[in-house]
Amino acid sequence: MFKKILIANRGEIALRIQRACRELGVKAVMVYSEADRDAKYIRLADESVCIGPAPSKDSYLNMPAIISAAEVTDAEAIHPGYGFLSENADFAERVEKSGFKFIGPTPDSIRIMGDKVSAKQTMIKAGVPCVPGSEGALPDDAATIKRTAKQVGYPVIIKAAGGGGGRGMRVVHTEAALLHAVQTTKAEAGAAFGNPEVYMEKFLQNPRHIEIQILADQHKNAVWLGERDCSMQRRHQKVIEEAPAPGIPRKLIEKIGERCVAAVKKIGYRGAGTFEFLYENGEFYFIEMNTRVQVEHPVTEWITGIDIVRTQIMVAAGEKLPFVQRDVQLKGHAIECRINAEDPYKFTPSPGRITTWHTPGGPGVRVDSHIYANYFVPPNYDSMIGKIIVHGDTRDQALARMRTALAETVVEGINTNIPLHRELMVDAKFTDGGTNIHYLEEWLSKRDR
Ligand code: MV4
Repeated sequence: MFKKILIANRGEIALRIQRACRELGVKAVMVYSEADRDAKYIRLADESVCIGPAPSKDSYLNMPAIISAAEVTDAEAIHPGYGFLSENADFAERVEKSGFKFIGPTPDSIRIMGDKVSAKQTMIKAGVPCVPGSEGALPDDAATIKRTAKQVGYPVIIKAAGGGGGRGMRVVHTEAALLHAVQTTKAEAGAAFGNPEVYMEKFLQNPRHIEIQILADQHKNAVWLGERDCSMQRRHQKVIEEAPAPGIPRKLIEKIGERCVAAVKKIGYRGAGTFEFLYENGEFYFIEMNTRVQVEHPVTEWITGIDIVRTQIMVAAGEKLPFVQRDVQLKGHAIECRINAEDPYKFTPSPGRITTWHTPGGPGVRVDSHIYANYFVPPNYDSMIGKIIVHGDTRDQALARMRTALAETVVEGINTNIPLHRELMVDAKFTDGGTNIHYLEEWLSKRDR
């Protein structure tokens, strides 16, 4: 095992990784920007290094500063968390070329999954079901583009190879609008991602967003840890996640999970990863793979009893997975509410000083947050300030526990989205289970009127 790890992130995930290090007896070096200087998790760290001013590009995205911090502190490995440099293949490569272990997949794996065309081709070859569409990137030839769309059937969606997470996409309903949409998406993709390649898919109108968590070591072992339903989202920002996904036949999910494990083994993937699927009319369609630990990993940790962050560190150190697939037994139901510093219905960010921070507790309640009373939420970063996660034997018990947890929570000094969560936890369609990716935006637009 490593003696010392550098944590190249901030906020709740930096604290989450620090806790995993403590448990493993690994020293943690925290890096921080000037805006995060006073954070308690910095004071709690074995060592900490300032890597630059508040703007992310000068600090948490500053590769030389982070690598220098690892050099001066003699860290052996770097954990990138999520966001920032976590899915940057060039960063992973520079980390390894500088003699450190990158706690994540190889630069090659990150690169393949970062290019959504090569990710999809890889998954097709590995037997993972994908959305019907173009074979690879669209050519320039107008007749071929039109023929492909006709075969796929309208509506279609044009997606940038360099996009992902909702960036660089355009829905097309008619042949009349097709070529212009392809040209515009290409131009935007070239400017935004430095790669003008686009591909085409059948546009699914009312899917759910279901994802499969996997873990793999460097000795050809891999497991899947069940699924998460992340359909409750607004503008590609997830708001609530839960596991298992309500109402989907276990046999169907097991088939998909096994396909994901086979794919991971085939491509020699290592570390934690997430396969994102759209689920519609009883079918799963792969869309993207995330090569990092995700915000919502706690719901999976709770239904499986497996510590994903700890396992990421163990496999990066070369250890074997300490469990096999039959050890992975799903138990009960977990729900996560993301707590954001924002107006609960207008979603404008609400940075500033938190005067009261009273967190919930009791059986089946977990709070992952770096916040405390008198903490100043800086305006420079993502508005998420923590997560409330609950577990119950059943979904109904988890819902009841979340209602109680949200009722107990008091945050003063800034606005948060807790009132939104309180409403959603008693919303009949949500409590029934199985709402799709459009539900929250439709619910919000009705609530306005
Ligand atoms: C789609 C789709 C419908 N059909 N692809 C958006 C984020 C990116 N990961 C993929 N996205 C979508 N791809 C096809 N063929 C609808 C979306 C989509 C979406 C997906 C997951 C979660 C939220 C979403 C919100 C809007 C659109």
